Amino acid sequence: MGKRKRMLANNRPDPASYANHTPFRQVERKYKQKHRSAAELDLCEVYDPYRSSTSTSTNNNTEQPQVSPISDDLRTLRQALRAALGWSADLIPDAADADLPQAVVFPAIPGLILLPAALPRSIQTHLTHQSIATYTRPPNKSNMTAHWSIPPSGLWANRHMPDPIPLHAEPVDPSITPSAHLSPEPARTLMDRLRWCTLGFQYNWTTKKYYADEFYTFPSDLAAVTHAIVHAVESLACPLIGKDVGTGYPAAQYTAQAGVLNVYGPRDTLMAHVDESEPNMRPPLVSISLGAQGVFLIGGPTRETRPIALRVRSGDVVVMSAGAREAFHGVPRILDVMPDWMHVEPVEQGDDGDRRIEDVGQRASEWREVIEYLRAREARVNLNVRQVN
Ligand SMILES: O=C(O)CCC(=O)C(=O)O
Repeated sequence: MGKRKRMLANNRPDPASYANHTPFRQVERKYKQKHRSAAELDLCEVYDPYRSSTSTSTNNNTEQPQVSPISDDLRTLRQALRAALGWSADLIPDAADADLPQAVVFPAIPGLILLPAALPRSIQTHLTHQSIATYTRPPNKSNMTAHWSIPPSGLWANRHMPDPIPLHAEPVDPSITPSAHLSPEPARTLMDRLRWCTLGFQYNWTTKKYYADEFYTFPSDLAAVTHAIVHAVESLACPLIGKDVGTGYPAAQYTAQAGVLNVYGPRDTLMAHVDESEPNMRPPLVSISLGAQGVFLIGGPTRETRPIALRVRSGDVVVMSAGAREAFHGVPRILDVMPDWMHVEPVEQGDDGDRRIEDVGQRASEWREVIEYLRAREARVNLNVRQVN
């Protein structure tokens, strides 16, 4: 260890000094520790559906996560996704019984539902491509739009162009002070700085309100996928808890109206917050993970509730409804673990029968390029979808 590093280590706060932090903050710090690699972190308290022995038949501790038996709506989720995207069974094959997505519910946090591996690879690839290449195009706003004059075709379409993207001549958002340190940059450089983008109703991060008069068409494919998920979790039986643990929110009344596309690099985090800008908090919030794994924390209505930690992987979906919809949550850590299939070139057919990217269509090479973008940055993409009204 070099001198500077040693100094940093010596100045590191003593964990005992975290004692006056809220329980949420203490857990956040435990996973945040940027000086430790993911492999050095103690993840034994992170709920991982692939490591847990939790099952409805064997676990009778009602405080522990419970796996709900596969409901008919979960069983038919793949058909619903096919119908939603207009794709054939070739692209979204029926899952073998063993691979069917399950629903994990958390009695300590009513309304929180984790659907591990809910989305097949073909949909993960499609949504990853859409997120990076399409959803980020103007007029949707991103962390770049206040400063750079992003071309209408978007950054991704211009990634091979050598000409720098100019800064705005005049400020476009009076609430944002133009930075003197920014300069025109090629689209490729700006792609590295992509952190967020808003879909549908655009969001003002300063006032924490949606712009009532700024709505751009919500992506129909993402809306359709989200709708199929909301339908799948409307009703879920959980014998041990002895009640329906579904959201109870009628999918027929659900419309995806706003979304945040989050892009996390390995060192990026999202601090504890509650999504409460939506005047109608009854519809569930749907959160889709793509790319690198992450640690997701969720607690209660204040930071005084100690959160639980979930390991979220590409293709997992977290649904937040009822109490969970009003709970503090955040992402203190991205884990440098990408899905195996994102490493394989060309992407190979999975055991679960998911198709290769090559089979999915003519845009195969562009899709591979997007996967490569994600893989090279060990990035995680999160699509966070809400109904606003
Ligand atoms: O990245 C995630 O899993 C959560 C994102 C989130 O909480 C948000 O965008 O409000």
